[in-house]
Amino acid sequence: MTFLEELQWRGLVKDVTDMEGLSERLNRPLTCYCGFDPTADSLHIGHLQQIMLLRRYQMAGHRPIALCGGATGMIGDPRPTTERKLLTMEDLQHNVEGIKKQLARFLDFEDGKALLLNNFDWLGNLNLLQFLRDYGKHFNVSYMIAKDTIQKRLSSGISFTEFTYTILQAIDFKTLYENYDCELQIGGSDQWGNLVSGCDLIRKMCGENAKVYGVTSPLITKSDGSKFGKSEGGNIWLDPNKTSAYEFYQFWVNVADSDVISLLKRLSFRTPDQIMEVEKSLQEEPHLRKAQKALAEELTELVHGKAGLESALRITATFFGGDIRELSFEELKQGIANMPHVAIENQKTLTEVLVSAKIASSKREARELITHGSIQLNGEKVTDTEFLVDRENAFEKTLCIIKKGKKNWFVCTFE
Ligand code: 485
Repeated sequence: MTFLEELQWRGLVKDVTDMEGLSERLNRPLTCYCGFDPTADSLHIGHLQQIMLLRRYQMAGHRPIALCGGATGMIGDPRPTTERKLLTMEDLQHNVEGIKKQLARFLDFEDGKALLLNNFDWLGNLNLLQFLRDYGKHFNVSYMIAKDTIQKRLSSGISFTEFTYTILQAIDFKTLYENYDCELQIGGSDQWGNLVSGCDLIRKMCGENAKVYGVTSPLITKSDGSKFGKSEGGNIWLDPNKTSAYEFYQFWVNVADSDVISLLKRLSFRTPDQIMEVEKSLQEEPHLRKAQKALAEELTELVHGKAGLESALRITATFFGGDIRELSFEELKQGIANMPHVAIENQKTLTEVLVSAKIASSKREARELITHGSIQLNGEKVTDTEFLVDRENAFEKTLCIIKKGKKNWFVCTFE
């Protein structure tokens, strides 16, 4: 399998501007890029596929450029739905720093083997008349309006600001082509129009001999049609302060059997043979969830490091049958983040707490649960219905964790 054939096998190729040309060109090392706009201060798992792709190109001997859209982020790539709100300069600055730091972790930048650039460095000083004369002339409005994303916005409205976005991204590609020999741009399938804009602009401004390519990959979708990459709490972020290593691990370990192999192909660095072996296990012994564990372990280690993965595994083991008292407070907090939280008064009896936290529907039910041994408080079974729940014996004097039965967890904080 050639590199490109492997990308196809992995489901990472949707459209290519010139398949034959690219497949020939990839026989020698090239420079490729993908852009990321600083819409938030962290990337999320929706970005992971392109990040991993840049890394695949690097592992195959090519030179990747991760481009942070310090300038394009000031404008906003039109969404199919509605106009974006402009971010303030402070927010943008903060976001650029956040995502640059993250991007730097996924590629090997030693000896210029990869580059991290910010398009504000060339777009920031572009003046209006120069923009209109040098670049605007190459863009035909009827042609721009025909593009998918713009079409979708015509009835609801689109500002001139967002309408021009594609020109900025095209200037990026041309700048990278001229200054860094970048011949390939990659992106998700929603980026197709922008990739083509760039290729066209380069052809028009740099001559027919300028050969550049664009490749999109399919956006990740779930087999049940729901949106990929969101948990109940929103996006799954790469920043450990927004999505803990444990929550990140849990997200992947819980993906459906029908999705897991395609995710492994796209996101993991396991070889095709290794993936086919995992697939066999999924068919023969699905209850072991080996495929999900393989995916979750690889990605958690990649994003959160070895320590992050170990901690996620320890928390997982503890909340699924171990003793929560063995966790550090930090780990405990990760484990309970998505459990129902209730505020209780200090020094209530356990019976009262169960009722006020709606763990039991009446005092009678609460007493029954307790005397039957179905209630654990802070990792210890309590059978005394009058047991006083006290700040003094709470974790860090701030929270109590109640388990009802085998797997119903509740967190109590004090009012
Ligand atoms: O020169 C460029 C400047 C900016 C961009 C690309 C090239 C960013 C691009 N317009 C964009 O909006 N990308 C999205 C983002 O930044 O969140 C997403 C895409 C997705 C995938 C991902 O970035 O929607 O398909 O490409 C990496």
